[in-house]
Amino acid sequence: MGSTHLSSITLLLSLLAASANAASEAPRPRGVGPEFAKFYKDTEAFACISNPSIKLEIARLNDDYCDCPDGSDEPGTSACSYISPLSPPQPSRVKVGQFNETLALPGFYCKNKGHIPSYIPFTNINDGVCDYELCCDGSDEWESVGGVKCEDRCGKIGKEWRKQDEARQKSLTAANKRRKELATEAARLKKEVEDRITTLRTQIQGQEIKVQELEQSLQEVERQEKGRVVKGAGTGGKLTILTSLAKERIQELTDNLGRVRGERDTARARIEELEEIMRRFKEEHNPNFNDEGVKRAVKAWEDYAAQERPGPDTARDRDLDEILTPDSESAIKWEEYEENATESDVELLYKFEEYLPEPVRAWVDQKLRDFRVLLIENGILADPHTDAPESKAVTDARSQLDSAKRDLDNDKKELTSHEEDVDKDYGPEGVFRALKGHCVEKDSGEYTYEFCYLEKTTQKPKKGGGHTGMGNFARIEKVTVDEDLPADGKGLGAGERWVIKYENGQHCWNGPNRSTQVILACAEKDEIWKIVEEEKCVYRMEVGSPAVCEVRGGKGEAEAPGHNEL
Ligand code: MAN
Repeated sequence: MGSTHLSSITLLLSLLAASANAASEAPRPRGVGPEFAKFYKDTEAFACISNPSIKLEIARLNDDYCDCPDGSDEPGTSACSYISPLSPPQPSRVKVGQFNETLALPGFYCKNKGHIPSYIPFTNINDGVCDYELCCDGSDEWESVGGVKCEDRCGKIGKEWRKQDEARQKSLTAANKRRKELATEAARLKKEVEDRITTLRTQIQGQEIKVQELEQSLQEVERQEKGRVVKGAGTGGKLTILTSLAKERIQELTDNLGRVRGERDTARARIEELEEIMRRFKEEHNPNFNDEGVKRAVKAWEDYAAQERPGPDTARDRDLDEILTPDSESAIKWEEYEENATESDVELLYKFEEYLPEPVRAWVDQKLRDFRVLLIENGILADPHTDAPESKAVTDARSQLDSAKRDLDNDKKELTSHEEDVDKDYGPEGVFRALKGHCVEKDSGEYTYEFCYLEKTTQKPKKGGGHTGMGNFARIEKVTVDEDLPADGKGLGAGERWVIKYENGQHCWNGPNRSTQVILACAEKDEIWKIVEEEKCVYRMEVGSPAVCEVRGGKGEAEAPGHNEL
């Protein structure tokens, strides 16, 4: 028997279970379920359920002849089994006389004491086969056609069913617990993203104001720079050139002075050495030895030594030291002068300002600067800065602005990505958010297959070698499936299922880029049930996961529609 069939039967079973006890009082004709008992109360006559105008003598009930267009006069035989069943509706209905009817009853009612009552199709009544799956009490074979005897097995079957049902409930409870944990974690992660969005929005507002301010400040610094006369190393006014020449000349003179002093000191040392030689020569010569040349030399030395000469001028030497020491107190601080100079030669030209009171002087100075900028901006005065390198003040202002703009851009990008993320479909209650990066594996054929939630799918050769990317996460969708559910419940069953799509994997030789669709159905544990390569390099995985067990309204109980048999 097909599992789809099993599922609809299970549905019927649960439907009947509720009403079974309530209606067991009055004896009912064979095959009538408690919910239809009211139509069979009259002991004299019977009115067809869907066509009450058709009235029959009571003897025609279950007489193995189909009288009612809806088959309601034969609840306990197969006489009306040719009429289309009640549910599900059939596209081509069997016409009975002038009526276009379906059966009024869902089937033959098996009481199944000790288990769960159920309906069995009318075609199965007295067909010589014991249909224990539906009719465990064997009441469908009441006529013992061909001598068939169906013993009542409801005690055993019911016991087994209750055992399995208990396990199913346990499994369902565990799945539900896991699903709830995932939903809580997913909500926490989503809240984190939302909080970050709020922070980023405030941060961006502040940064936009900062960028505006820095833009203004850069403009202001550039404007001030225009009004300033260049004193640095670049081209500029006469004063600049003069300053630069003076600086070079002084350096040249200082270098020469240092060199001359060095030469002087060497010469001085040599003289001292010679004088010492002469002194010793005079002391050590023999005056009794009548050598005219020696006598003349000693006389010349004595005359030389007798002359008065000023000693070394230590004060002047100190001055020289000072001049030749670059960091000395008296050295000119060119850098300071170049960097800190804010005065312009406009000020030098208009010295009369110095006679004005301070506030008026500042006002006049500002007006003159503005006027100068105006002339430059209108092309009346040449811009002295066009060829000059950008000043440090402008460079600093610009780099501050650039850095603020970069920060703003980064925050805007992060915000956009979070805003997109927060609106994305992350499956039921957003649970997949909590599973991102969680991977599940399964061996199949020569490969081990792996799928990682919202990341990628991979094919790994068991014998070793490189892994093959079967796709990167693309999106989450829903798909309708209609498949038989295996006895162990490890399959997709029928209904709407969540599907995670992975695309753009490794290119397939002579084919497309590899792609995978992972279809999920409710299960207690994460598990890949089946992998198929539907077409070359197009894969499909059937996966069980507690993440997709649906929660019943309000009470938080997990349920897998069409997939209840966990
Ligand atoms: C590998 C695997 C297969 C695929 C072929 C295509 O062997 O990825 O799944 O069909 O390549 O060449």
